[in-house]
Amino acid sequence: MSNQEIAEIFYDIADMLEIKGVQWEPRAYRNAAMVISTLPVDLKKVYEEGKLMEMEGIGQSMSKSISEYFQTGKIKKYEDLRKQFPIDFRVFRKIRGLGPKRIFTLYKKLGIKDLNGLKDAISSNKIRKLEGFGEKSEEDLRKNIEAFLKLKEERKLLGLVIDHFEDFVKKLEKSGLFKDVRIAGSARRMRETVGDLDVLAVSDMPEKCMDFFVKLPEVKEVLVKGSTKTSVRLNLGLNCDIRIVPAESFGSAMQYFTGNKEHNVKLRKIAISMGMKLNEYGLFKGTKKLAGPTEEGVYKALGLDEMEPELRENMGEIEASKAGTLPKIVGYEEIIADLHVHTKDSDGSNSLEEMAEAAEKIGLKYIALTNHSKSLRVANGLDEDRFQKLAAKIAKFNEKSRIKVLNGVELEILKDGSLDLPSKFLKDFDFVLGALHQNTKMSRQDLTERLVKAIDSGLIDSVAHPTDRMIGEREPLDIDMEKVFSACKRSDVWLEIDGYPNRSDLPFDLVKNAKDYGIKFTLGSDAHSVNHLRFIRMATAIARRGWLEKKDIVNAMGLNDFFKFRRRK
Ligand code: DGT
Ligand code: CA
Ligand code: CA
Repeated sequence: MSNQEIAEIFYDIADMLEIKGVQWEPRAYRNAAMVISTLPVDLKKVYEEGKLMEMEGIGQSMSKSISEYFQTGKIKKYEDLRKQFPIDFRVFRKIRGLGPKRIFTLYKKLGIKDLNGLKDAISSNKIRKLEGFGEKSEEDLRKNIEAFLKLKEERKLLGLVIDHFEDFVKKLEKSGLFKDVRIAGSARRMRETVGDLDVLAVSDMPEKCMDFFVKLPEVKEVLVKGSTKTSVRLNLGLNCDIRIVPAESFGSAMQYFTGNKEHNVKLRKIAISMGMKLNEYGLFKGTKKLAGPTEEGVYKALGLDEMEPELRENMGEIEASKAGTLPKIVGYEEIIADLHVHTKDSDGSNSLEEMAEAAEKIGLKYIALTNHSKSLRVANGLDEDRFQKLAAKIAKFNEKSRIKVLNGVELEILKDGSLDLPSKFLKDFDFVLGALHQNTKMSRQDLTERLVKAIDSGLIDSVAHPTDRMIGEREPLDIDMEKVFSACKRSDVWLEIDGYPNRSDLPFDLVKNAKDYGIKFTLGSDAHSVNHLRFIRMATAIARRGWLEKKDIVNAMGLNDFFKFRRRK
C-alpha cells in the first residue's frame, strides 16, 4: 500500500533528522506519517486530485516529496539521508527500547545496520560494553526482539484496511456484473486483524466478472484465475480471494466462508447429529436440499438463531442460541458518543472545533476530549493551568454548538497508583479516563495493585485501554484482570474499549469475561486526528464481539443518563 510505504519513509526521515540534531522537523514528519498511515483513502488518489496540501500536517515540502514519490517512485531527500544512515530503521523502530539516538550509537560503534547484526552483537555480549547500555539493557533488548518476532505476523489491522476493502467491493458492485457481492471471512466478523480478504459473489457472467476483478488498479498480481475462484495479491499487502457461487448456495457459502473455522466445525457436527450434511453448497438430508439460499435458512434448519457475524467465534454462541440466551448485541448506529478524543492541546493534530465538527458529521451527539495529563511529557500532557484554559474553551464552544463536548482527561496513573492531578482539580472534569502508560515494568502483583488502587480511588470514571497491548509491538501488561474486573464492579468504574486499530483494547474475549461481572464499558476511538474518529466503529465491533448489549455501553446513553450513571459526583 503506498500509504504505508510513504508513512514508513516519513518515519525514517524523522529518525534520521533526529539523529542529525534537527529541531522541529522530526516531529512534523512523524505527525504527517501518522496521518498518512491511518488515512481512509489512497494517498495516491489525494495526490491525483491535487489535494495533498489540504491534509492536516502536510505542508509544501512534504506535499512536494509525496508528489515526487508518485512521479518517480523515489524521494531524493530520503535517498540522500539513507546514504548517510544505511540502517534498517523500520524494524528497529518496532523494538522497544530503541530510539533513533541509540540506533545510531549501535551503528556508529558496532556497525549494526539490521536485525541480524543486532542479534549477533547481543549473543557476543558486545552491547553491554557500550556507553549508555549495560548488561540490563542488553538483556532487555534480547527479550524485546523475541517479542517483536513473535508478534510480527503477516496480518493487517482491520481498522486500517476496512475502508479500502469496502471501496474495493463497491467497485465490483458498481460494475453491474454481479447480482450480489459481499465481504466474508474475518473481515465480516470484524476481527481486529485479518489475514486476507474473502469476497463472495453471485453472477450469470463469472468469466466477465473475473476479468473485471483482476484488472482493478488495487490488484498487484494475479495468483490463480478461474471462473469460480480467483486469488490476487492486493496493493494493500494482502491477498484477496473471490468466489462466485450459484444463488441457491449463496447463504450456505456465506455461512461457510464467514467462519470462523471452529464455529463451522461445530455447526457441521450439529447437522450430522440431526442426520444432515452441511457444506458450502447447502444443508442436505440425503439428496434433498433443506437450506442454501440464505444464511438464516441454514441456522434455522439447524434449530439455531441467525447470528451476527461478530459472534461467530465459537465462544459459546451456538450453545447460547440453543438455550435461547444469545444477547441482542449493540447496533453500530446505537453508539452516539466517542469517549476518547485528543486535540492539538496534547498530542492530537486537530483543534477542538475541528474534532467536534467531524464527530457531528459522523452522527455523534457528544464527545469527550481526553487529552493527556502533565506527566506524559512525550505526548505534551497538560498541567492544571492548561486544562483550566481548555475547560473554558470547551464551555464556550458548548454554548453555541449542537454536538456537546465533555471536558475530560486521559489521566496518568502514577507508579504508586496515585493520580497525576490533585483530587480537588479532578472534580471539575466531566470524564476522567485513567491510564497506565509509563513505568509499567513491574511485577504482576504490583501492577495489579497499582491499577486497583486507582480504580478504588473514587476519582476515575473509566480505565483507558486496560491491557496496554499494542498489536504487533507489545504484549498485554501482566495484570490480574479478574482482580481489575472485581474492583471495577465494587467501585462502579467503567472499562474502556479503545478502537484505535493497533490497540483494540480491551480485547474482545476479555470484554466478554468482564461483562459477566456486570461492568459497563466506554468506547473510544482514541482519535489523534479527524480521520481517526471512524475508529469508534472498531470499538463498537469489539463490543459486539464481546457480546455487549446497548445497556452495557455508556456511549449508547444520552448525556443526561451519562451524568446520572456516572458514579463520581
Ligand atoms: P483470516 O483470513 O486468517 O483472517 O481468517 P478467516 O476466518 O477469514 O479464515 P480464511 O480466510 O482462512 O477462511 C475463511 C473462512 O472459511 C473461515 O473463517 C472458515 C472457512 N474455512 C476455512 N478453512 C476451513 C476448514 O478447514 N473447515 C471449515 N469448516 N471451514 C473452513
Ligand atoms: Ca480470510
Ligand atoms: Ca481466505
